[in-house]
Amino acid sequence: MKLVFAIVHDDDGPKVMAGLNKNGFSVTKLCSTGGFLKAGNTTLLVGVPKDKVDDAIKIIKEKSKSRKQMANSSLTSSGTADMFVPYPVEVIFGGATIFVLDVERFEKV
Ligand code: 2BA
Repeated sequence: MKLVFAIVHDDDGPKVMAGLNKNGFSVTKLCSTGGFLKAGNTTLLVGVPKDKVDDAIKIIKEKSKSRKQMANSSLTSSGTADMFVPYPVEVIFGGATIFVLDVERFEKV
């Protein structure tokens, strides 16, 4: 058993969940916030048999898009706090950031 964590854009969350459910995967959705953009994103937890991990990742990949977003940089131009000058930077969000973890034990009681 493996636990797949997938961090996706909020706009892709419903499509990714629907795709996973349609293919027999159970999903838990967590509302999360990205540390860099400080904006909401969606974290999906999917418990899957080891031999189905690639199938789940394929669906996540198909249903999540990569997007350009603007973020306000919190870096300072001189390295000192009193010289802080926010400026917009473009970042590419996703498609999806995926972690696959071993599950030591899984039970439904
Ligand atoms: P955020 O932290 O809000 O990051 C959004 C996007 O900003 C990232 O997209 C990346 O393109 C850019 N970014 C993040 N940190 C940066 C930095 N220190 N300098 C420059 N650009 C930076 P993704 O890489 O696709 O990540 C999307 C979301 O997935 C992230 O949202 C975060 O919530 C999560 N994530 C990504 N990598 C992670 C990791 N190694 N550990 C935990 N969460 C991660």
